[in-house]
Amino acid sequence: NRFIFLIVLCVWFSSVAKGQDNPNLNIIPAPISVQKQMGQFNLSNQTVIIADSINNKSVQFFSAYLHDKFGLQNQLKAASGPVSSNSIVLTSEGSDGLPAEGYRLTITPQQIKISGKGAGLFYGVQSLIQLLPLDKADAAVIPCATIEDYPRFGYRGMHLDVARHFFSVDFVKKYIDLLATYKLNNFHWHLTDDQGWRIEIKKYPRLTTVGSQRAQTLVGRYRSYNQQYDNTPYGGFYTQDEIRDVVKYAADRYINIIPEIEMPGHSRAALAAYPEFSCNPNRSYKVAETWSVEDGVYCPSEKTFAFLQDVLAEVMDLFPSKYIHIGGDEVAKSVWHNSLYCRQMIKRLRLKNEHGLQSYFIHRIEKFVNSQGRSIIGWDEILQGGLAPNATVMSWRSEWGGIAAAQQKHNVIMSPSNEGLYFDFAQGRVSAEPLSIGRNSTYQKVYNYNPMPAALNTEQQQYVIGVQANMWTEYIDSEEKLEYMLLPRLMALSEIAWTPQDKKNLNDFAETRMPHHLAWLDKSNCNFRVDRALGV
Ligand code: TNX
Repeated sequence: NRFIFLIVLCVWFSSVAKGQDNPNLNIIPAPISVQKQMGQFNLSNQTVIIADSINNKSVQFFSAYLHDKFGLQNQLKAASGPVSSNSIVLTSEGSDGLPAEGYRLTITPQQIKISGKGAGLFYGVQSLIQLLPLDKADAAVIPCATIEDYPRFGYRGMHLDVARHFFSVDFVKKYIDLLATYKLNNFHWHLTDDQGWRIEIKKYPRLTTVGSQRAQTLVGRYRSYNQQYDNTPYGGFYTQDEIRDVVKYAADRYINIIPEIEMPGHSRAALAAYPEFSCNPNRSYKVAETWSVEDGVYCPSEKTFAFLQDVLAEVMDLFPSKYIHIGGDEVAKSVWHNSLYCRQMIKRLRLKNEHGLQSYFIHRIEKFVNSQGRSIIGWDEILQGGLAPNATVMSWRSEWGGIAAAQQKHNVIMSPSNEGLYFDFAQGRVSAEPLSIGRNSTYQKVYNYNPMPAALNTEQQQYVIGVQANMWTEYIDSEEKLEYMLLPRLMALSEIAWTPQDKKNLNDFAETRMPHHLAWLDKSNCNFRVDRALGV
């Protein structure tokens, strides 16, 4: 891996040495406009950081970054009076007229100025950080330029499944840092599934004492004829204090965390703890130990709705997110079909079938979530039997769910598995890559995806609020492997979420900027996949 990486580095250096153009100055995602100028700014310990408010989150982030990565200790000064030279100014002044989350970054030999409000200022800081040299140096040389920038989509998301495999708070923070570097603003935290319940709920302690633990885990591929288990108990969950800590950590980086509590399917772990919320209360459920779609489905009873409302109330207390993700995918309808209670309910409510019952279920939950001032997101199966009135649809099986939802005037987040946005798929030939769920998603495929479907007219397009990639962890059992699966595809995701379609350029991305970022990741103790085609 290291060897190939060195070759990549050499190819990259030689292209830079040949004076090849670097129109986007190594910034990922590529900004709206970059104008390079002659000269450079020298950043040193003497450089003063001047800010509207030194307690601003972006200012704090920037000065901590300079300290941690370069050992610099720059003086922070509140803006007042004339601005001295050798300064970096972070201000909302000069940002008028920019779209939301936009910034202007001006680098002259005397001064660097970032103009932006809130997230905009933060993204200006991220771009500036990407212009810093990779090596720790007393004086960091930054090329002069003028940059104006703002995102294509308001929703730029990345997901992580911590149910199939659990990841520590520290690692989740590292993951969030990567999202922030690439200007993503939503972290979709998949906290519950058949294989584990990972969030402490005070009112229902068994969700974690029982639901967060499985007795053993399938080794290797799910559909192999000779399945083996590791005979080792596996578990983990986040306490509410830990959750609050992570929520704040993300908010400091302008990242909203969307918690996902799966229902009515993918609920085996919860039913192992509380079988009374299933349609077969006498059956004993186990937290799932393999990766199939399981038959853990809640029963649509009043008891269950009361339980789920209690759970969601605690969840909403922890997460300020406007959106709460309620799952809705892959409900094993046969469970309801085989239940007398459900069949009678379908009749009583004059529903057509189990799809109608699922729709009824989601409507009920939406009503509750809306009553608390929040909105639901669901996977595209929530279209079945009719969408709940205010639901946002996450289109995962293909673009079609999203297209249908936008046509019905519902907000949509594009996350189609068949377009490369499933980062649990292999990044090359399946047999040549580490064990994965199979199928294929190269970073080129991710990069070439345009999240705005041509099938929608201009009026319908406004409902496509953004794009997200998903990281399911059935076959991702270590931090190292997770980073390998994430990178460099995360960079491609960030560019399709941020950069306008007509500014995208795969060559500039893959051959000029990406190698620089891989070198940066290498120095940041982060694993990634190297594209052999680039180096050899
Ligand atoms: C389908 S995507 C699922 C997940 C799996 C994933 C594997 C979705 C809403 N459901 O439960 O982990 O496929 O690619």
